[in-house]
Amino acid sequence: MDDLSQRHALACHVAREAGMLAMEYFCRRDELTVDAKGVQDWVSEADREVESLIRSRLAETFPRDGILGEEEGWQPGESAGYWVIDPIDGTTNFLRGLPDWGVVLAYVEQDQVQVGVTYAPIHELLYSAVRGQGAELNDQPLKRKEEAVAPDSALIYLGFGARNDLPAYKARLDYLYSCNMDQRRLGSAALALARTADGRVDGFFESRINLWDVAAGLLIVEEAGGWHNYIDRPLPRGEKMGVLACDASLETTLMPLFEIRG
Ligand code: LIP
Repeated sequence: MDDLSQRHALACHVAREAGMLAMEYFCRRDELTVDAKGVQDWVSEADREVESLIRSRLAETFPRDGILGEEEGWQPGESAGYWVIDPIDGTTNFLRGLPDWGVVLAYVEQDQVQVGVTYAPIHELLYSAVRGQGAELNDQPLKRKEEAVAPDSALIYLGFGARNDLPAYKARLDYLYSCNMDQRRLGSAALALARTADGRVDGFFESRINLWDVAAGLLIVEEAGGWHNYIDRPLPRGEKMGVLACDASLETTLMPLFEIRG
């Protein structure tokens, strides 16, 4: 088994194990101690314990790899690559007992995601991708349909996490509806990207988001035949990102979302 295939297999196994731990916390979420990292930005022992489990499992097999996690931050390594972890993406949904949250991990080398895994335990869906080897959903090949998407039949996830971006968010809503598109706000970038990959929606945009929210999903979209704005650009590690991922036929219609400032 080559190195990336080994990392892919491990990441899928770890995502499932971490998902089971997250589910234990989900089932007793009323007992959790919830802290605020910012406005409507929550964290509990569930996030911390799930990330700790993922870190320990990765270190057992790849002790020289660096790790970047939402809760514990950056741990440098000596190997050529590093892992990116969002232990529970969609934390607000998780804490409210809503189903749209997931365990997310990715392996990055040469500033590109090489392996990405998003596991949604409530939905029992495990999305994964290896660069150049395609995307999978529950171990079956995953590919977006070839047909172009007409803007007036498109459904887009529009994310909003940066509270200071409200005027721009409202203006982006106006733009989407001026194109006769429909939109939803999911609260989990990872699941929004996974559903862009599987074709249930046609795109995702969020103006300021962290690498751990999107790294896995960008590769899954790309390997499923979708497009995203980092497809030929190096991924940043320490700064907020503006992300657009969509059916390739919608790139031109959706790129103006970056120019809207509100
Ligand atoms: C969430 C992102 C979502 C964003 C939320 C939040 P978390 O990540 O997935 O797209 O709009 O504000 O940042 O914090 O649940 O891991």
